[in-house]
Amino acid sequence: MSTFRNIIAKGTSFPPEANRYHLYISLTCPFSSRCNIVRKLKGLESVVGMSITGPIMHMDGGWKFEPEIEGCTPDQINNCASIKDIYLKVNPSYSGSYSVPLLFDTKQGTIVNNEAGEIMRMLNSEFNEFAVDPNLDLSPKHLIPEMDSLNTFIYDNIGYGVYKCGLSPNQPAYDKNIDNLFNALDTIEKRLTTSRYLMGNVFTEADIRLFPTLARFDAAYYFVFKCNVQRIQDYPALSNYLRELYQMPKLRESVNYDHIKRGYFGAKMVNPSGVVARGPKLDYLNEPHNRATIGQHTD
Ligand SMILES: N[C@@H](CCC(=O)N[C@@H](CS)C(=O)NCC(=O)O)C(=O)O
Repeated sequence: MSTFRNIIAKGTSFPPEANRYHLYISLTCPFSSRCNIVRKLKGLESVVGMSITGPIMHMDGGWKFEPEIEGCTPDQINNCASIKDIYLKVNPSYSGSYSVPLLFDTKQGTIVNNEAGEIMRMLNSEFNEFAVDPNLDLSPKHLIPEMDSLNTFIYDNIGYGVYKCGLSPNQPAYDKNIDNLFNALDTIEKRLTTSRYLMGNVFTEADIRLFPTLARFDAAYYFVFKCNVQRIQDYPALSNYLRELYQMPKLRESVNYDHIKRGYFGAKMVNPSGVVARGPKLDYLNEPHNRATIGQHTD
């Protein structure tokens, strides 16, 4: 459960301002990746700063800043050693989880929000006066009701569903979770057979939410979280869809397979040795896709 749920909006104590807010992410974490992608697509890199943790959520202390590792940064705002230290700096009696992503207000020295879906929407709509691409609307108002229910279905069964499989405490729980995950993937496979993107012929926030999970699936979840009924590569529509999204430059920039593999295989809770598997080959992500031929979704 995310505990900081403030909203950036004009006329509130968190008004949109350039160089005031800072995003903390991990390149392993799919929820972080969603915010990273919206920031890139809107062209907010010089408006909302960003710090990147090390790839592993350590058993002792969680996400740490490990700037010596390629792709990571120090904490550029609070100079903390870990994400946990930021939460405790803001509220010494904080007892929730020390999760990323995290949107920080440098003016008030507090956390604005730690819920990826809400951070995505704020980055999409509240910083347009500073954005390189202010006209890009990833969450068009008229699509929000349908998108919200699709997002919930995908989050419960796929985005968070893979974690439920990986962290299942016993066989019956795993059996239920793995059925839910692959039934949901079948549902989305069907949808994407006749629909270019999740919401029809328009690329939206719903695609940005699903993409990081699909991009991590064959490389990490399939092995580490026991999500091995089949690979994304084995689904004709999902694999083609993933290729199209992966070949969008800003989405591809958000994927760091070194961090992803180190992060999931390095999670001692599910892989005590921490040994990182060599494969799989993911060359297929660069092969041509056929998505331009897929018709408009007409639900
Ligand atoms: N509700 C959060 C969940 C984010 C989340 O689960 N982040 C994970 C990393 S992928 C995390 O940092 N977990 C820390 C913990 O469980 O202590 C969101 O959707 O933004």
